[in-house]
This record gives sequence, structure tokens and C-alpha cells, in this order.
Amino acid sequence: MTDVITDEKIPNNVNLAGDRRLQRALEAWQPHFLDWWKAMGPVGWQDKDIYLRTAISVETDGWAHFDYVKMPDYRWGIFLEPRQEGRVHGFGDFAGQPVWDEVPGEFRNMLRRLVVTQGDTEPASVEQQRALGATAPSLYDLRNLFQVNVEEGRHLWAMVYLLHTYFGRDGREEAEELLARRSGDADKPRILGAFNEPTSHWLSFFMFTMFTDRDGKYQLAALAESGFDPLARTCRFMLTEEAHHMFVGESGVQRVVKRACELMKQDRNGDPRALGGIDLPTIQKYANLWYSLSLDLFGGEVSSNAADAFAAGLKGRYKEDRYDEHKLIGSSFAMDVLRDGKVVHEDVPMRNALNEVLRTEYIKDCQRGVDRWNKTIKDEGVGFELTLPSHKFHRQIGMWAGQYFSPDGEQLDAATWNARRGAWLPNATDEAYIKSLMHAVYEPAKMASWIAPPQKGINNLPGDFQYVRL
Ligand code: BYC
Repeated sequence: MTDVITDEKIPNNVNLAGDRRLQRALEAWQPHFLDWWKAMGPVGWQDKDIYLRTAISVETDGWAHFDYVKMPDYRWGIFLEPRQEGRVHGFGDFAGQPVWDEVPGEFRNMLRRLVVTQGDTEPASVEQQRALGATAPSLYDLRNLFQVNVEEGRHLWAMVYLLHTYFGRDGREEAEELLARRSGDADKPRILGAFNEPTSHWLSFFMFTMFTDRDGKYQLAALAESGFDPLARTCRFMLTEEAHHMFVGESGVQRVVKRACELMKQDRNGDPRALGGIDLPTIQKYANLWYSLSLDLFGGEVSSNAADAFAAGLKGRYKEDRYDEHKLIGSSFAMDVLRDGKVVHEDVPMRNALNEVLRTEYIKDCQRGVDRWNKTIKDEGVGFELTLPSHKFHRQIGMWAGQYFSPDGEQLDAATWNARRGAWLPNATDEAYIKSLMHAVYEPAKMASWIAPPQKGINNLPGDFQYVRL
């Protein structure tokens, strides 16, 4: 492990200087990245000083380095967790054999597809969020948005490093393509569905970081098990950054929920909208939307791609070492499937069910977050409970796509679904109302009407800290 040399053009702990060809290739990609960042990154904030955390090495004190920085000067770099000597494949057909430091020829395409899919989500989310700075509910939130954005940029660097280092010319071409696709663009959209949805206001941003970034946690954790060691090591470091994004989402929604409860108690009719807040049923609708979009990101319920990736030792389960058995031959997973239009509970061969296994872990994690929101509601003395809808509700990928299910998981006909959809998912009126609340609050310590202040400041700073210098 080399120490980070911070005056290098590209900060890194992979001894980039020792591989001139790679260094030159990445230094050639760097200006393209910066052009993309300036064109598609946060609108209107590129020349402002933002109080950001910058990773300068993988040691604890190295990646928690805080200072004011202009976003285009952020030190995007390449950081991999240290190599574990003697590491072996933890699962799949090669379990127990030494991990790979190079890409095995027969799995090259599969591996490249995984890296490209992961890489594509990172710039996509920056594009989705680029206009939000104009309506931030506080300087604290504005700074958190930009922190998330620069780290997504770094995650793109992480995947581009793998493409350039291990996939030769087609890797370099894929790296260029990652900067060419555009979220929501009809001609060159981003690869996965949720990354083409507009994130046009802060409630959606908080739901996105709660639910969609949490998919990121599970996908990265599955790739962190990989027998392709450079992928495992880079995903492990990415996971340390991902935790902050989910904090932004979960605590963001929690503050909106808290504010809703406070305003319910202040208003004569118990209506937070009357006082510029967001009511709990509307919050529920946005949770329904972003949770269901994020469930789609796990892929089909029964997937030969997932089986192949596991067999090849490329993509494991969440925390593979919690399991006793790592080959998964002859075992099965009991799950709901669709047979002749009806839901039945069936055993599916385990390897084919791995997308669903990962999704099931994710659902449990989401539920823990929702439980914490409900604790806030209870502590405020309000009688309301937020819930996660059924995993079959509003799905667009996998076997539930094209079917109609209520949030309770009841199968419906199309007419009933269409009549009730607006009660379960944000409708045009909800969207217009939420957007009407979105006005920037840039005074230190002040908050928009619809959100409670955070419990504590970033890096333990006081509430009136100037996180962004205007
Ligand atoms: N949209 O066998 P199937 C993050 C395609 S988020 C569109 O069911 P498989 C982040 C699939 O490509 C984490 N298409 O599933 C969060 C396949 O097409 P082909 C992102 C989809 O192959 C916030 C076909 O349907 N990381 O980091 O197991 C901010 C059948 O596929 C979708 C990853 O996704 C979809 N949702 O794919 C920033 C990890 N789902 O091959 C960042 C890498 C499936 O038949 N990717 N399809 O043409 C993977 O592990 C897998 O590719 C998938 C599941 C998760 C996408």
C-alpha cells in the first residue's frame, strides 16, 4: 500500500505513478470528467466555497478531512481498501481458491457489465440532482447535497479506474460513454430505470437518498464480496462514503416528518399544509414511489444473470460470511411468484433467486428506517404510522411488472388500479404543492417552513455555521 501523494494530479493509493500508461489514460479522461461536471453538475454553485469532506486516504483520519473547497477543485481520487494477503473466493464455483487480481477471460463481459452498470448510476444521480441547489431548505442541507454529489463523482472515478486498468480499449470507451449518457434523455438514457426519474424537489431527494442510495449499499456490498479483488477493494471503500448519503436521506425525511407533526399540533384543523408543511399522507406517497422504484434496481426475481454472477464468484450475497454455505447448489428460496396470473409461494433454486435474496435484506433495512420515522411520530404524540408498501406494488422490472397490486399486496384489475393510483402515488396536485414549498433558505441556522432543524451540525459544528459561502 502506497501512501497518498496529495500533490499528484489524481490523488490515489494505487501507486498510479508506477504505471505511466494508466496514469496517462486517466489524466486524459480527467478533463472530460471536469467538462461533464461543469456542464451537468450542480447548477450555479461551481465557484462557491463549500464546507466539504474530502477523501485523501483510506485511513479514518484521511477520508474525514473537512475544509472549504470549490466543487471543481474537489480532489477526486482513486482509493481502494488495502489488499488482504491470502484472500480466497468466498462463494460460488471457485470458493476457497485464491481471488483474482486480473479479469478472467471467460467472465470479462459479465464483469464489465457489472462495473458499467454500477458506474452509470453515479453520474446519473448527480444529473438528477443538479437543479436542487436553487431551492435548498437550509445551508446545512445545501452542503449535504453537494457532499453527496462530489462523492458520487468519486464513485464514478472508482469504476472508471477499474475500466481503464482492467478492460483495455473497450474499458476506455465505456468510460467515455459514462460521460455521454444523460439521465432522463430519450436518446441516450442512463441504464437503470430509477436513474432516469426526475428528482425535481427536496422531498424526492431525501427519498432518493433514503431508498435508492440504500440499494447502492446492497449492490456495493454484494460486489464487495467479489472474487475479482480490485472490485471488492474499491467497493469496500465506496461503502464508507455511501453511509453518509443514507444518513442524509433518512434524517432528511425524519425532519420533514417531525415538522409535519409539529404543524399538525399548531393548526386548528390539524393540517400541516395550512402552515406550509407537508402532511404525513403525502410523505407516505413519496415513500411509496421511491421505494418501489428502488426495488426495481435489484433486477428480476428469478434471474439467470444473478445465478451466473454468483457461480463465477463475481457478485455475492450481502455479508456472505454470515452464511454457512457458500456454493448454493441444491438449495432453494421460498418466495412469491406469478403462475398463470396468480400469486403462489414456491421454492426457487437459490442461485436463481439471488436478486430476491438481496432485495429481501434491503427491505429489512428499509423497514428499520421507517420504524425510526414512526418513533418520531409517536414521540410527537401523533397517531399515524408510515409503512412500506408490498414489494409487488408499482413494479416496472421483474415478474410483478405489468401487474397491479395495492400497497397491501392485494392483486387488482387495471380499472381499480387506475382509479386508486393517485391515492397511493404522488399525483399532479401533490407534485405542484410540494414544488410550491421549494424556496431557498440561505441564512445560517434558518430552515424552510416544511422541515425541522437537524439534531447536530456537520463535524459537530454549531447550528449557525456558514456551510456554504454565498
Ligand atoms: N432498469 O436478470 P435480470 C447506486 C435488465 S445504486 C433497467 O432481471 P440482473 C447508487 C438487465 O440489465 C446500485 N433494466 O437482472 C444509488 C437485464 O438486461 P439484459 C447500482 C434493468 O441482470 C444512488 C434484464 O433486465 N448498482 O449505486 O441480475 C446514487 C434482466 O435482468 C433493470 C448496480 O446495479 C432496471 N432496474 O440485473 C448513486 C450493480 N434491472 O442483460 C448510486 C451492478 C434489470 O437481459 N448491476 N434490468 O439485456 C447489477 O448487479 C445487475 O446488473 C442488476 C440486476 C442489479 C441491474
